[in-house]
Amino acid sequence: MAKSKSGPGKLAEANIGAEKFLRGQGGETHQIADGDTPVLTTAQGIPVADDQNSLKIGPRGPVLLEDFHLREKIFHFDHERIPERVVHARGFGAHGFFEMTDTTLAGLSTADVFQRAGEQTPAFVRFSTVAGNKGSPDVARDVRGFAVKIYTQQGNWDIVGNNIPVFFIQDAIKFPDLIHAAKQEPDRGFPQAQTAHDNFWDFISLSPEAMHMAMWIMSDRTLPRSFRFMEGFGVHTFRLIDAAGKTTFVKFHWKPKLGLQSVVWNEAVKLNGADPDFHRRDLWDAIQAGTPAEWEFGVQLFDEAFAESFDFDVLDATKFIPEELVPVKIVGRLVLNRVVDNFFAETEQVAFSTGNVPPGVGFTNDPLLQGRNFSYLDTQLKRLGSTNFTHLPINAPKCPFHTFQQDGHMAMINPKGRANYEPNSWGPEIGGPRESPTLGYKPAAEQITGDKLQAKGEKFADHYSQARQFFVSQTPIEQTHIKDAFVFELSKVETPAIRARMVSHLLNVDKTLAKLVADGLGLAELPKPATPARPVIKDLPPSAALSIIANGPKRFEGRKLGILVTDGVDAKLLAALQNAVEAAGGVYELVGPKIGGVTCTKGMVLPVKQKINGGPSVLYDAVAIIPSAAGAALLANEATAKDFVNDAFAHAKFIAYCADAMPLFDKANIAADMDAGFVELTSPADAETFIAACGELRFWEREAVVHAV
Ligand code: HDE
Repeated sequence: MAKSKSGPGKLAEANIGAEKFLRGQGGETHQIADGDTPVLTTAQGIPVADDQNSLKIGPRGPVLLEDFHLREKIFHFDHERIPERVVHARGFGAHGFFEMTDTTLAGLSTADVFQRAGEQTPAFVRFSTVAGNKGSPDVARDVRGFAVKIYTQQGNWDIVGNNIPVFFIQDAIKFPDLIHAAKQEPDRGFPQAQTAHDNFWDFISLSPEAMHMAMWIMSDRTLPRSFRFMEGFGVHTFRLIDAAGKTTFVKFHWKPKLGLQSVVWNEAVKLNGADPDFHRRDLWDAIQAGTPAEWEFGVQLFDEAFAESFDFDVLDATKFIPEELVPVKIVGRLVLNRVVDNFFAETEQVAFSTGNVPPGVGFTNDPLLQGRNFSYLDTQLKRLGSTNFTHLPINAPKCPFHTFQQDGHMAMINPKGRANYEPNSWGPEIGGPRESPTLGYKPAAEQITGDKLQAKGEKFADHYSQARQFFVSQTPIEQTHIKDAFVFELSKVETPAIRARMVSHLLNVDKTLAKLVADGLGLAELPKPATPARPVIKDLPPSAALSIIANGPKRFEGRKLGILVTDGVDAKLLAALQNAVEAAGGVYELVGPKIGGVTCTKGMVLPVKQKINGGPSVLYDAVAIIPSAAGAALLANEATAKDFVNDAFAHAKFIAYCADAMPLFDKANIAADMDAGFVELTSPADAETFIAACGELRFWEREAVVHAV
């Protein structure tokens, strides 16, 4: 075995040993090879002669317990799974770095990571859905986890956030109820990965504090096009602490470089069948193609005086602070540029905690945050099985660290020498580390007096004002999506009283919305509005930053074009499309009748990425349909080709076509001159016009045409 010097702070070397072990090489001295190929061994390093047949008495005889290789192999396999996360079970992670682009925070916080612009600090991010189990689809309507681990020189800093800046509940004591209600119902074990069921809406409709979040989850925010196109938020108010102990309140933001984008509901439903791994594949492909995913790191900074004057309590996680009131200052960036080597070792075993903060970053008394600080450590022990989960490479700090912790399951960092306590009198050589009042973590000093009681701050009782503000900040298209989502979800609720109870809350948010939802549900009469605990502030100004569509990037960068081709495809036209999409920073995939490829007009066989029944148009941001005349005649009799056109149309996508495609359009009942979302490619020069149009991402005007109820 490679010698790893143990002792506090020697994890880096221990990791190297572990890595070799994982690669099955067993260290330098014990490596056994047959020519260039390493020999398969047991976990104990015994070379294996036969990995196909277990040890028997005669070829047809009983299997012997003596077969230690069989016994070890099956034993290990039987124990491969660890408990999945109770929430955020389905996730996907990637490596990269965090970098300050600005030193604004250096004066406000002693955190080392804020002190220098341009320095790259390693980071790992895990995105997730919340309610779905580990094997559930990626594009479920759900909040996305956005958990960032930054391996700073002062230890690991975790910002364990979501893609929505507010949360359902105000106090951690309600979390188990919320999650029980959201996940599969306990008697039947379904539905999975969806909130469209009685228990969820029963709980929400009995929890007015959840109304603001209910608006966000019924919006397009819960249907991100991919992780690369969504924002992230630290949600809670945290503190920055300077050298004198002075604190500044802070909210953390991640803003995607490629802009925000979501898919539409019907598309999400189909995507989950066509590619349940749609989001993880997108991130994997983008990073592997050499196009890292990137976010700006922003902060909202404010003081006690602002907190006092704000209409809401900054300790209440069901509220956000509009950017118009406290601007988001961009001070850094986060880049994900390396996929994991091993999903289990990294993505599954990564352990985040809101409690992991470096000196210079502190907590507030947000009761949700305080509960979380307890919960995460507890959950790691359950999931990873040992207090030594920090010895796993993905969780270990990348800076020197020295503790007197010892033993426990799977201890891999075992101090040498006599000192395993302090104070001790063994002197600096063998006495080990010492506390440091100057370098060590100091919480923000805060004087607190009060009665011991179970209660909330007074402003926590405003449940509807910001829900309304969110709604009025949306474009009409997005407001319609919110209405449609409520109607869809509540239509899956079997108990009429729950549906009506939700409408009674919506009446406090926006009367028109409530009436439209009631109408969509076929509610015989409108219920009475729920009684608000505090008067609803109706004139909070709309916040432009809350709309996805209004903040679209107006470019096709990072997006994907699906090109439907057949034998005889016009080589020049295809090349023009490929060039135009690449020039815009996008990518494309060819979809064709057979995976073996198509022969173009130049006689070359072009490989296709998808056979038509495996490459529906939901996989693409825009489509180009450019078959030959004979190819279009063939596709006109193929149901999945008709779906390709129909879905692209129904999902308001930009559609390019050549004249030869007409028989397919006719069979799909689509008139190509129907609206300005269609672009005819009469010559290769039109390809650029089409890709420029695609910068709008969707031709939203079409939505009114495709939905009658
Ligand atoms: Fe979590 N949450 N949470 N949470 N959470 C977990 O920790 C918990 C909350 C969030 O990719 C668990 O390691 C409580 C808010 C993310 O590994 C668990 C409360 C926000 C992830 C847990 C909350 C989050 C988790 C499950 C109420 C957004 C995935 C497995 C007080 C700001 C991290 C685990 C990853 C995971 C507890 C509320 C975000 C059980 C008690 C609010 C992104 O410890």
